[in-house]
Amino acid sequence: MGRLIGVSNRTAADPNARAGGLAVALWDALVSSNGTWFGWSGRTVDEARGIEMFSDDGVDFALVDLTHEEHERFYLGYSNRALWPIFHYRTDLANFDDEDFAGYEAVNHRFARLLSKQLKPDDVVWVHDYHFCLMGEELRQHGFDGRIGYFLHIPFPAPEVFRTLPEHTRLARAMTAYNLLGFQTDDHRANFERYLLEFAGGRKNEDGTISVHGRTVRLKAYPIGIDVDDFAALAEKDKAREASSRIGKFLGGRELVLGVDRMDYSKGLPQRFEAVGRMIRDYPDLHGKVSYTQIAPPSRTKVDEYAELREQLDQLSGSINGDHGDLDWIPIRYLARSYTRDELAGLYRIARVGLVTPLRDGMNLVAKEFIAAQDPHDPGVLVLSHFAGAASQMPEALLVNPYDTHEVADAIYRAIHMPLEERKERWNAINETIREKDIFWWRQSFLHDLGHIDVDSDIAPV
Ligand code: ADQ
Repeated sequence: MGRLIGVSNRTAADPNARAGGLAVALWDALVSSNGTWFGWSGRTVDEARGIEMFSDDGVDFALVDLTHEEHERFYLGYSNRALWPIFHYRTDLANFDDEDFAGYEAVNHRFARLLSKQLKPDDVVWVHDYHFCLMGEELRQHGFDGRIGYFLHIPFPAPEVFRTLPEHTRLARAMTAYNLLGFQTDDHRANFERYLLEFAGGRKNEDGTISVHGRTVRLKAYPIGIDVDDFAALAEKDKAREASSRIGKFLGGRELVLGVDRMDYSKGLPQRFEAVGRMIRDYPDLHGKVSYTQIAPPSRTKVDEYAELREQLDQLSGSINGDHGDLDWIPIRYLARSYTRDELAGLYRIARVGLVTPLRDGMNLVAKEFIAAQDPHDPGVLVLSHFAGAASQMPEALLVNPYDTHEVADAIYRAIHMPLEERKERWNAINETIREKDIFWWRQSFLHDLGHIDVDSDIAPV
């Protein structure tokens, strides 16, 4: 296999971003193939410039600035006001704007032009996520015939929902320029397959590939994982213990129910707060005995819906605490800031219940980190939404419908009272799964499959 070229909107050029999932996954593969990580520099500028190249710790970075206009149209606009809500089934929150789509096309086009100048014929390109649906087709148009894979980190919705996007035909057609498309779950894969077969004139071949628009594409699920050993070790470090002990002082012997999420409407935070409110009403024996702590740093604050969510959470937690709190107890503690990975690991470890209840989520790595950080002799219990991709790998979690506040309240209650033996059994089963399908398995299986595709037979001229 030739060089690996990773393409993603944000890269790990910032040393602070190197502990995250994608950085961990791509790093050694890039180092060992002398590869390059291509993406946005994170800067917005007045006028577009070329690529900035540099090496750091054995990885080459090729970064491109966005102009203010591109950032508004491509990133805030089409990516986060149209694709993100639609792919998370929030047709009510989507904003369709022709100029946003034009900006999205223009950035995919400009980035592909810049990247194509760097490519050699035997390079293997791995494009990530919804910002770059059009990248594969653009690279083909710039004459690159090599292997291009794509991994979608967020859900691919049911065709009925995908088709609400005015540009669905164009997007799906462009996505068929990739040789291999990876999804988080088999449901997401099946959604895209159904779209291609029912709405794009595709045909399924005996070997499982799909012929469409004169090309052959492969669709497969590769559930993303974490570096389990690394995360388990973090939970034992001084920084983690310090965080455990700080929150331990606050808890004063109460059980910790913990949520950790980016502040995003897909994560189901208002519904989760409501469920905790219900639990307190339905189970008076828990009064003063549990503390629900939610960590949720604001994200994408320039998109209106995100700012509104913040207000809604402030209001909801205030009213639940006002109604049910007491002189020495508040039921909901909500911290709108981020913590380091070590600190999070320490918090996960002493939580009795991990609450991961997104309304939709591609995978959800918090669920996996929570499991990895537990003490095997006294593990906590994961309450997990059916609608997180992670649920397809974790039947042993307490699976809930995040919209059903009764069900979530009952599951938290059950988790708090679960006997040690049952907790261990459930934890062992999930831990085994996440160890087997960890971040390295994810990368290797995707790149193995991509590397074994006979590209010459795949692509009819675009
Ligand atoms: P995200 O929507 O960002 O990612 P998720 O997978 O849960 O969702 O989290 C990513 C990382 O952010 C985790 O490592 C977590 O520890 C960290 N994080 C979350 N809240 C934090 C906080 N309060 N402070 C500090 N760190 C925090 C997208 C998709 C997911 C998919 C991932 C990876 O939406 O479904 O799992 O990509 O493919």
